[in-house]
Amino acid sequence: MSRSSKSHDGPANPSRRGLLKAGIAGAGLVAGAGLARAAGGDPANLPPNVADWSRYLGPGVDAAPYGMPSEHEAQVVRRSVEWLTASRESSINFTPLHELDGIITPNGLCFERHHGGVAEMNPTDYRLMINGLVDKPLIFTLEDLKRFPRVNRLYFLECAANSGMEWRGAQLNGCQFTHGMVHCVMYTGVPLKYLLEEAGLKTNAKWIMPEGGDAAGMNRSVPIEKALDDCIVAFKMNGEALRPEQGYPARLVVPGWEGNMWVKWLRRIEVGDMPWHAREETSKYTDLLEGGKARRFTWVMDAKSVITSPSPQAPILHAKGATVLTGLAWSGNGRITRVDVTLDGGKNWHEARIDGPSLPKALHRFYFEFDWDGSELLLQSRAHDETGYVQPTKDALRAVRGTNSIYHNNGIQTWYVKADGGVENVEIS
Ligand SMILES: Nc1nc2c(c(=O)[nH]1)N[C@H]1C(S)=C(S)[C@@H](COP(=O)(O)O)O[C@H]1N2
Ligand SMILES: [Mo]
Repeated sequence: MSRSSKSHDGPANPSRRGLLKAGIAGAGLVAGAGLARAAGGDPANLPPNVADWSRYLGPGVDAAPYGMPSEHEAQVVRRSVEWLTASRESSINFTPLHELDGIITPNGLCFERHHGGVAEMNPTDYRLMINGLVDKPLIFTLEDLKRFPRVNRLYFLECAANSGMEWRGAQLNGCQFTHGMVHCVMYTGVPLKYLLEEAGLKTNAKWIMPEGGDAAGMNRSVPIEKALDDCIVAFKMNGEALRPEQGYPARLVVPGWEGNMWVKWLRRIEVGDMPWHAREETSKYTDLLEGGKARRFTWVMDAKSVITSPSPQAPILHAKGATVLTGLAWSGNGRITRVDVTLDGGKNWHEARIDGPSLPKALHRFYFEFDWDGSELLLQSRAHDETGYVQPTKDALRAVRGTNSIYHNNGIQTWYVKADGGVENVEIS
């Protein structure tokens, strides 16, 4: 079987396993050049010695009533970019995508975007009001919400500003910063439809305006079709209560649509016959085109992907040979059907292997296993979704949208892998 990366297309052949094993064992013994390094370790803990942790009893149960990650994973944290915003209260931090695998974002690592800091709500005083064009205005307690039939759905949330700093060219060195305004968790909550039906929609009900109970009082206009389709008032994420940062005790879930509409600390939903033209859909979250016109109500997050490893924060640290490339793909229009990857800046494309659940409007995990020959690489990934849409290059996006945009940058990302395994953010297309 050929070991050339160019001919290796599609799922790894199981017969490759023996070779992989030999390759990995070999890589551990041979210290490569530059960044590539030997396995290391304290000889006292290595075979044939009895390791330290095998000699003594460890901490018992309840040492940590709420479990935390290993102390050796301390670098796996959300990070912010100091110069990006003037205050901490209206700011953003980023999911450490390069450290994660699979498709679920752990609750403590979901990026945060607040316009007025975290509202410190208590569940007893929580109320959700529905008013406007309804037969009977209602006020629900959290317990009321929990008496409606509930659903479990896995969705990504992407801020429309994700990759916004990259619109004019490569800027931030790491997929955490270029693509980390996305997370994907399983929500438990009540379909919004049930709550609106309980209040009774008037025939001229065409829009809703969810409003947050935070100091920013964030609000957006959402068309009634979307509200009745797949929106959820969620109170759990990944099985446990929403984190305060994510809108505890309840937030709106607006699958596939820009994160700004997923109102946190949800306190009111007004029903109307026209959009409200709120701050967040006029001065913000619109896309200024070349001629001075702005695109508005650009709700859907189009198909996008990024290679999370290798990437600037996840350089290749082993010698040449067996290498796992992995990344994420998602689409606000449904499922991802295919992801292509290139190692040579687009000259040759290979179909990546999607592994794990393929759910609509959720993250998809892809892999491409190849033998790195130690030469420089230009890595890119390109997502296809079930509508037939293909992720565009950044040049193709700019041809249509100009250079003034911030939001909705789903262009193809390039990582430059150097011969020493280090990786840099570059732009070639
Ligand atoms: N009430 C309220 N809801 C809000 C916001 C906010 O500042 N206040 N920020 C919005 C924006 S711009 C985004 S991208 C998402 C971020 O959700 P997260 O903090 O759970 O990642 O929440 C949205 N909902
Ligand atoms: Mo956002």
